[in-house]
Amino acid sequence: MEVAWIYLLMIVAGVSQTFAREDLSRKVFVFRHEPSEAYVILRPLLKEPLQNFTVCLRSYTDLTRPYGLFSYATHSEDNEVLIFKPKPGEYRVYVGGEHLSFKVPDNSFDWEHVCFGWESASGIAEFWMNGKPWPRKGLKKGHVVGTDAFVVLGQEQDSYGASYDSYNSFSGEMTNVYMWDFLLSPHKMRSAYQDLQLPHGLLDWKNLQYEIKGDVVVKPRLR
Ligand SMILES: *[C@@H]1O[C@H](CO)[C@@H](O)[C@H](O)[C@H]1NC(C)=O
Ligand SMILES: [Ca+2]
Repeated sequence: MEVAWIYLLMIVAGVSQTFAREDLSRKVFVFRHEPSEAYVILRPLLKEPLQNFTVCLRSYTDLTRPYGLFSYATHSEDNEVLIFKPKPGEYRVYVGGEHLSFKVPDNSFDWEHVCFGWESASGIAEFWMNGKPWPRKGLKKGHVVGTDAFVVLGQEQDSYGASYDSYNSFSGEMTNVYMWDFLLSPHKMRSAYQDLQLPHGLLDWKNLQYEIKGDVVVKPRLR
């Protein structure tokens, strides 16, 4: 009897500390409000500061105002890693507080799959959209990305885990969110776009630890 009680307490304690961990294959997060206060917290499995990384995600919206998709803040830099869309036709990607812009077609109204990869040694930044690489650019050569990360989807942090501006919030659907501690090969960048088998990462849509804050709903993908 006593042993059973201890077990039960351990389970309850364990559950209350752990985020949901789920295979979200063929599912999406629907951010329902516009503008929105909602966001989804992710917990990357970080061990060492990142010399290299790739973040991929797919989103679908009819917003034309600025919005944050993926926001990775540390205590010292709120824009440590950020994927931001200031307007149709442009993505802005950040490392260590600096950013690059990539111009994209603004006449397509469809799901957009983007991957942002960066390598400290060269400072090279890769931006891929819908399985195609954009001309490479560079920033923050020699920087390392801190591990004290607070990662959210659907908002842009202006301080660690806080200071969200709902007029930079995302409304719409998001899926296939991944992060790796290396630069994906071109082959794997295309696999990410095609939603094929991918290497295990720091964040893995098929085994995602997440916590929803506010009005975000998990639903099956429509197509
Ligand atoms: C980061 O990438 C560079 C260049 O490809 C490589 O030499 C280095 O070992 C990588 N660092 C880590 C920690 O994987
Ligand atoms: Ca910010």
